[in-house]
Amino acid sequence: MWLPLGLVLLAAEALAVKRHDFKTCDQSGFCKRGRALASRAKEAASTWKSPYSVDPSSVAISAQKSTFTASVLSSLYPEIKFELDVRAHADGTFRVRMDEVDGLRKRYDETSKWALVREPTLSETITWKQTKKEIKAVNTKSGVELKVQFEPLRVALLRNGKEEVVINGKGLLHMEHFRLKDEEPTPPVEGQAQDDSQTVLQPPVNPTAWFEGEQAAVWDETFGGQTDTKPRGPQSLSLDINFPTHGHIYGIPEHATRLDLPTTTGENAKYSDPYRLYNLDVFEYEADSEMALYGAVPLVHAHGVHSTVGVFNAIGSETWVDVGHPSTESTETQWISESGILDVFLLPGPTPEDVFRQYARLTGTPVMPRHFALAYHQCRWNYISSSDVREVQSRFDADDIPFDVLWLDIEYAPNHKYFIWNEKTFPDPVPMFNDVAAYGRKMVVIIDPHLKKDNDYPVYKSASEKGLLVKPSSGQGEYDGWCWPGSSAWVDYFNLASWDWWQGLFKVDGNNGDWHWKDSTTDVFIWNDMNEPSVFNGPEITMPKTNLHFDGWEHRDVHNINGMLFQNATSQAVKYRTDPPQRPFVLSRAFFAGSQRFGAVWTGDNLGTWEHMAIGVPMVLSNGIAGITFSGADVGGFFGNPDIEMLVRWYQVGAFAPFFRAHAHIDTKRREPFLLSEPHKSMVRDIIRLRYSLLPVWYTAFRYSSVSGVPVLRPQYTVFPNDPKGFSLDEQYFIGNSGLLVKPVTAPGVTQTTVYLAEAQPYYDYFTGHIYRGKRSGVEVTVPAALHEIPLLIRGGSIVPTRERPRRSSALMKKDPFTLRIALDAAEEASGDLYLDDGDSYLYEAGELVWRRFNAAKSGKSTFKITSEDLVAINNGQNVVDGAIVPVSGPNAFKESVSAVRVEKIVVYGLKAKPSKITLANGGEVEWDFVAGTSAKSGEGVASALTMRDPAVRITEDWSIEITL
Ligand code: NBV
Repeated sequence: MWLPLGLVLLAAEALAVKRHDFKTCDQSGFCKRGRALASRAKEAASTWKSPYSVDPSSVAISAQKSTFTASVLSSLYPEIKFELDVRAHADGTFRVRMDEVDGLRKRYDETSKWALVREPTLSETITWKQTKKEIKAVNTKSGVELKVQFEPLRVALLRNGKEEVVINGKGLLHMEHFRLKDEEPTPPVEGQAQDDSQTVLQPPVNPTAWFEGEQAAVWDETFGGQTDTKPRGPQSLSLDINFPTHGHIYGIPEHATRLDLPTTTGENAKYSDPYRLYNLDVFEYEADSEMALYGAVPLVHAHGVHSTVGVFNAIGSETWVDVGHPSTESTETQWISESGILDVFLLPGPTPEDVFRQYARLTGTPVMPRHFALAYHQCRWNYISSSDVREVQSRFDADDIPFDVLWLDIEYAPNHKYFIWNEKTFPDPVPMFNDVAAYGRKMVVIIDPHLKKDNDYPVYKSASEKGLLVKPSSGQGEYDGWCWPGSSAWVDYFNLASWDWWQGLFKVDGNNGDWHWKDSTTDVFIWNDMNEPSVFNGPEITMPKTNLHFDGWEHRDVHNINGMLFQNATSQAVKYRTDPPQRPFVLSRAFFAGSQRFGAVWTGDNLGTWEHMAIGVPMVLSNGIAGITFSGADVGGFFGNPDIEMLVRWYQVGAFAPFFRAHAHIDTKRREPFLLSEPHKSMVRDIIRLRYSLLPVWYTAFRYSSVSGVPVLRPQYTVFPNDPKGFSLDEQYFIGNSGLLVKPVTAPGVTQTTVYLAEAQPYYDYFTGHIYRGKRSGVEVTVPAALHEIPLLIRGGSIVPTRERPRRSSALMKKDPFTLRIALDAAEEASGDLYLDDGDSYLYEAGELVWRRFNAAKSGKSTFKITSEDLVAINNGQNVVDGAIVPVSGPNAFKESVSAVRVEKIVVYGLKAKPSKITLANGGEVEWDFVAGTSAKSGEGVASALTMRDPAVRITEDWSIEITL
């Protein structure tokens, strides 16, 4: 995608993806072969039979009884041997692996090494039982059973006797074995061709023969003038995974599409190609497409009223996923991957929350971010000098608009030699960082993965001398590709030696002899862009698949994992800059399963259009389904100049995304909030201030997510898994378990919108307290949504903690008092949590934190009690037990540091009558007033509001307030 800047700018005018730069399934040999297999199976209908079967005599159950291995044979290639390895885990999940045994080569089997946070614990209670036809294991507690049928090989996950996930039920499993280029045709398999009872699977006369009639490339494959020589030959893997009782499927980001994935097969297929998982830098991507984007997570949730199940297909090579719904109640998928072993994890749920936890136990929970990282980030390509940086900061301050982080894009670095400062424009980086840090703010500086090949560039020179760079297919020297700096090389992060070296570069002090980043401070954080990797002159704008990584693996095998390792290495480097370590913040564009452990991601180069604004919402939700909850889209749109209505709406979308950053292409007009004219400047200021006031909600939601794996943004199906009317909703969502329900407006000219309420509860307008009444059968209510309004409701039953004093940055809010909004439910109760820690260090792992639970409930016939109690818990990353809260005793300096922080206001919405008396258990006084209105029990309209001012209670203490009606 390399273009001189002028051309980039011109192209930006046209705003259209160059589809021809990227392969369709038909242009990708292995995908074409995989799809051809599916169409042959379809034509053959019931006569189709999978050639794979388990040799019953080979089944070897382990001594511990929770795993077994067995030999698998294919009637097509009887001389090729495969081994199946099936494991039952302690948490009820299963793992199914299959690999070629004693093949010509070894298939790539290390995806799980990078994706998994730990090897799953094996079950101690489940045992495999074998009959002549099958082997199965039943989890008597959950009613879940895994059944492996021998002939043909078919794996099914059942719940209470009903199949919920079926692997190879359609017979599309095919593991292409390694072969020599001039391999002799395999001799016909005796008897097979004569057997009329099954499809005549022609013995292969060449490796493609099974895909009869297809001209798909098996060896050399040319696309866009570049040839993939595939020196190791075909080695693809096709697999059908079906969900006979689930009509909805979510996940497999990253695609610019709806959350409830539209179909790619069948008569009414929305897209003609399968969803492609292949990390790519797609210039001006489409807002509605199955095309690959920057990240890839091979995880799906399949959902129906009765249950949710998950499948994690741990494969790091290019993968295409076809999705079809043979009926509204079922889903069929086919996964076609270019290389690697079969390594599939089955997550039995049965609720969405269970699937999140099961997946997080495998690939890790999202990182607990630095507190500042949840505030507002101001970026653009580029703030051009240190005086520009200072000017931007002072303009924000002059207009009382909060921000926490200012970003520097690639132009700070001469010739795009990252880490090095352009001395003319940035003569004083450290004083600049310190000026920004004066208000507790941070800066983020971009470090891309391509290194300019120039021996005067110390970073390249040392990587080259240490032999840490990715090699070309010859295995000799360094791969040379073209990127921003011109001729470039890429560090091979699969080589762990590179991690130590990379860590050394980020040291801001000390003198270890090697070059390190002295012109930096510990207030500087990192942005890893272009790590798909983007290579301007490479095939499909990325690295040739024949490049070689550590241990001789081809880039083909590890492509989708590659970007994650770069972010991992950078986050380690930032973490260990200080002693003791501090929480890093690293933003990455590419991602894979497990990336949630290393930082945030964003949706890349979106366009400043309403369609892109709208699709960003389900894209961020979908990332969250796949574990990557810390994500967001460029506010304002990267390309183009949004009009003012669009920009205001985009701030509203961004303020309700986990990662909230405004960004813009170098060619766009400046559009920082302080440049806007009234009334829009004030609107944007109010939106950013709203985000700041809700930081306690976001931080609490992140903490909960970092313990459980449940995403921060919760789409409707995850909160109401039994209500089919919510299964396709992806425009409204809840924030953590705060009870906040938001539906950002993403279209022009809107003055009102509808919000779906799934339960018979009052929902309160966050700003006015207006009650909308939900129904058990579900109802759409109309809420105001003029340009200055955000449809934001509080679910009855919630207590929302906020900090409402406008400040310049979040760091200045640390000692600010809290407000509690109590929204009673129909039973006149409510509860809510608040999590606090120092926001920077890892001391929270040792219990230096404050975690409160607020409750409001009836305490007598006409009395209510509002209480605050301790909910302290620890999470050291290892001992996360579902829902289990481990009390912490011992020193808690953080708690001490905020012990004077008060609750300055409590508002109770929905009381049915004016209180006659309010008493504080600690004997303190409270000033209050009551405005009559609608009660939580019935009616619509503005809720009654009891406001208590300065109730003399502290946030770290237990307290109670009694209200007598
Ligand atoms: O570094 C420049 C840009 C960056 O601003 C953007 O956010 C990235 O997604 N980068 C891509 C390089 C090329 C953009 C055309």
